[in-house]
Amino acid sequence: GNSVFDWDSYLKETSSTAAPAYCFKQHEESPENEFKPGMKLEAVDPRNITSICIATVVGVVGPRIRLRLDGGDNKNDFWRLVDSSELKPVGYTEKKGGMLQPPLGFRMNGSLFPMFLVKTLNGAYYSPDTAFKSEPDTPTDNLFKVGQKLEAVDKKNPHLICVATIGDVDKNNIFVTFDGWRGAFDYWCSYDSRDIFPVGWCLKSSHPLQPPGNSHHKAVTGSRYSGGRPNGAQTSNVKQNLNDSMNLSPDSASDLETGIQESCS
Ligand code: MLZ
Repeated sequence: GNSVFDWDSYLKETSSTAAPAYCFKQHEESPENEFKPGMKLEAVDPRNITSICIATVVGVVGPRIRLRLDGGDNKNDFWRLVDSSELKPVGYTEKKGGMLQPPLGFRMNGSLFPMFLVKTLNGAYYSPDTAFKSEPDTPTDNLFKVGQKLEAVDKKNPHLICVATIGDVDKNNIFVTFDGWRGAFDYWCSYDSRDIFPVGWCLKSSHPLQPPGNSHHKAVTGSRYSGGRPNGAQTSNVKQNLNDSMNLSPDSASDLETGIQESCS
């Protein structure tokens, strides 16, 4: 619905506390989003992170943009913050002496890429340099504590930012558990991930926040929180998730179709 999630009541109900803002690699005030649908830019290919590709903005929500790689398909869209270090103005790579690459799954013969590039950039709507905001500082340590609440991107439905809890902490990594979803969307990530936000970030940033799901699992929180510690088998998934954290499964494609209708309306 349209109602704003009431964090204050929820923290009281669950007798939990919010992870302090200094734990997160996020600016205190979200930068302005100057991107508009149709604008082009350079972006790291999330499925092939050594490649810089041309991308088009296909959606704008709060300080995040939805991107589609030019020459790719429409099933692998991804979301980035406007202060992501993975976004650059058109021309950046060439200036640095690098070469733009076709996206993974380029729909033409690779030999046609140079001509494709000329055509896709000819008369294109370039994102202005001012739209690219500087990346926040990285906190020097992992200061998260088990049981603390936060807002986090659901990596299976990356248009969604949801109510979450720190389920575990291990060296530089944290286990993000989604309240009320019985573990189905939980993941490990680095403490300096750009996909996690302090309580209140969505409200301040004009971004929708998904409330907890209906599972009663969410009632178990705080220091007695017992869910989420992965067994050995899950730990290997964990490593894969960390290596390949933004790879979108085909399952997310239909959710994303719903997402673009929301973001473009
Ligand atoms: N369409 C999905 C959305 C789930 C979102 C969960 N986020 C933690 C479903 O209802 O299963």
